[in-house]
Amino acid sequence: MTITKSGYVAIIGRPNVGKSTLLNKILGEKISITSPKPQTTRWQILGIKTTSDVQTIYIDTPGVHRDEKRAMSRYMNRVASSVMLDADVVIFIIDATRWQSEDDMVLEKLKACDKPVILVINKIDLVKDKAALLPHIDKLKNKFSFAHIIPVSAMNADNLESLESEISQLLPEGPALFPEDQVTDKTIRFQIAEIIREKLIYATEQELPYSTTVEIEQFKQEEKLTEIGAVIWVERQGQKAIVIGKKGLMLKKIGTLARREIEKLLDTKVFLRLWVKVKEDWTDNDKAMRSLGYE
Ligand SMILES: Nc1nc2c(ncn2[C@@H]2O[C@H](COP(=O)(O)OP(=O)(O)O)[C@@H](O)[C@H]2O)c(=O)[nH]1
Ligand SMILES: [Mg+2]
Repeated sequence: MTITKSGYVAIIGRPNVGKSTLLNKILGEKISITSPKPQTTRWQILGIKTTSDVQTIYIDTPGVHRDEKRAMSRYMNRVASSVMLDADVVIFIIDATRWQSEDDMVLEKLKACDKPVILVINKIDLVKDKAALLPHIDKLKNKFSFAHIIPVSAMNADNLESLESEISQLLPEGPALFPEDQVTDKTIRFQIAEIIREKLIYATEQELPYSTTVEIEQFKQEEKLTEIGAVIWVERQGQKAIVIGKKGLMLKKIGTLARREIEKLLDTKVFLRLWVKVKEDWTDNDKAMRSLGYE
């Protein structure tokens, strides 16, 4: 069959509501890293799903943040806003268990964009009394004229087919925009850096994840073995000591977890070398951010 419909779907919401989880579940593979901590997704990431007659291009975005003091937060809010303007359909995700003032911030942005918006109420697996959702849904209906309101559990892939089918109804007619076997716009190097960053986020506590970024310096892929060298950038000497850990144990743990997942991605053995280096206050400095790839 040939593709008759295609278009872009922006996935928007405050941090931690499950945007990246939803993308991965719809695509059936891990395109975008996830974690219980905010600021996990820093970039705009495409996940492309091609069925027999529809090509849907999902755009995962960083969460919309209230705090615009730091260059990193401003950068992430800009990404979220510009993605909305380029999309054919917007998915606005909220957490079924709580509405926060940042959700209102997102809603304000949506009012300015004039696109069909599907409200996705996520994490319904955590709602014990499902009947309690109904008055909540009624209230949300008064806030905005949504094209649809769909409760899901992204984690359990619950009700995602109905979401996908409503999305495809709203897409414009058109040919495939990407090769039919392509699933993301990101390079392998990018995906590897993100896997390392995900393990780092899980392994370290509190503020540290926001102060780190990963840069791939060496990448040599051969049939059976891939050699990778990566730098973990932190903002201060003290953070460097934390990432390395006592006797290097923390860095070793991050390396082992990352290596296993990269081996699955590449289907080769992987030799992974990690360094930790300091670049002072890089998240608060537009120039330092650009030098690390945050354009
Ligand atoms: N219980 C539950 N947890 C979820 C669901 N979807 C996502 N999560 C969790 O919520 C956290 C944030 O998810 P993530 O996709 O990174 O959120 P994002 O910041 O919006 O991209 C992670 O710990 C996910 O495992 C869901 O449907 N149910
Ligand atoms: Mg995310």
